[in-house]
Amino acid sequence: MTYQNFSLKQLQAIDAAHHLHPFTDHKDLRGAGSRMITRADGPFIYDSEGNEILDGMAGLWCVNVGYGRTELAEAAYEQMKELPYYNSFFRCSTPTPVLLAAKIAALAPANINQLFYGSSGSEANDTAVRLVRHYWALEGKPQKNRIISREMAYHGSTVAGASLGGMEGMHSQLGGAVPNIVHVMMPYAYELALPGESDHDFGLRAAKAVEDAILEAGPENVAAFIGEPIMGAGGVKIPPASYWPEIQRICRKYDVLLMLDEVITGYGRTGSWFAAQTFGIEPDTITTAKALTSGYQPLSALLVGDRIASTIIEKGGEFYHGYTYSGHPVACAVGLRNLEIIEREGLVERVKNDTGPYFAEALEERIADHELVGEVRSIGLMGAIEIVKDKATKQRFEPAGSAAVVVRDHAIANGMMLRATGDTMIMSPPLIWTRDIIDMACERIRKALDLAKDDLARIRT
Ligand code: PXG
Repeated sequence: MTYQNFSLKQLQAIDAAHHLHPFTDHKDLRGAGSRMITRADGPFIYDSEGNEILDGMAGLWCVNVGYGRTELAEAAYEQMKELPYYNSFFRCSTPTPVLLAAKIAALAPANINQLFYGSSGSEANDTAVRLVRHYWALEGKPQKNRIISREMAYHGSTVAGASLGGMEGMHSQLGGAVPNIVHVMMPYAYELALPGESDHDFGLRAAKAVEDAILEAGPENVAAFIGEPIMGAGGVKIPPASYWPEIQRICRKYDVLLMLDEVITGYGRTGSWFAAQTFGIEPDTITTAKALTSGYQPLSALLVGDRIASTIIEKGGEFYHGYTYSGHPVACAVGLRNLEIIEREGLVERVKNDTGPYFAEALEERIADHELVGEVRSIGLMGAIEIVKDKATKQRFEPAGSAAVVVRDHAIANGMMLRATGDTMIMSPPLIWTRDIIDMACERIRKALDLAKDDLARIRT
């Protein structure tokens, strides 16, 4: 049986009858019916009605090598034929996770040489929480277990992931978060910088919020600080250049571990293999997933720095933690081939030296001056457009978040997949985007902004 035997209406009815979607108002979706994406190729996705849409989000921040990569399908096929599954428990290993671990260690910052596999970013963050707290316990400091995170952070949807994250809506549905996690201000200059405050000074002030939280708890009680190098789902919030070096300095001063969540930024997005390298910092853990396989298979890797790894290995005994699919041979085969593609095609260098700067320039020259746009910002191939009612005062449309949805809907109708988060449009395209595709994206976004402007003007009057 293939889906082609079903009409869109039939598929939507079955979807509504049986399928609870993630991050979805279920009743609302049942009214609207879901868009069926049925195939994809290169930078484009196609829906069941034959519409071609340029994917400005690389799926969900993950399809870095673009769609239609036959060699990834072949890597999975070959591995499935030879060994579809075996576990890494009980003194066993399979070859592909071993080789992939070595590959990642070679690409990662110098202090990182070990990793722990899972199937999702959320799982990797659960592992990270357990690992850093266990580390301090092994070091004879079990009380040093508070973790500092940030408001609006996104670290996943499991209980630990949602607790680490700073999304209020998610906390309100947790029925009890993982204890001893606190959230401080995010480094979001567009809304939080004071009048006249320079980016540099704002970055230092946002970092100081972390220092204040450490001092409030007492450094002897703080295990770690966790942050996305660039907040992704929270709205592509790019911190000022002063922020991360200052965070590193503060963490070192108080002997607090630095955990980076690079589930979005890992494997090339910012023009380096890891954003840690873009920002020149040396974290103790790096959470990675998504682009590790370009989304072709579910796979995550928590990269573990030498300091934690040596304690866990030397003093830890058995670490009571692991997933059935930790080091899945098929996912790892795809991961290996995916990293080979990124290397072979020079995608990281291309983002750094060519498409990243071109993307920034294109947003600045062709989008920033639009009446609805308060700010554009980007780093590598990750960008944001702030939607405002009034550029000068940064006043937003009411109700909050409504205007960005209007822009998004016009964008999709005009063949451009974008995400709206709050009043911010966000983009995270495949790293295969060329200058021509960036031009095409800007044209479509500009058109969506024009159409949204007309709609919003009507609503206003
Ligand atoms: N950390 C970060 C920084 C993420 O962006 C996760 C952890 C969790 O990964 P998994 O694989 O468990 O989903 C993510 C995931 C959005 C959106 O709306 C973003 C994510 C997931 C779902 C939706 O932008 N990021």
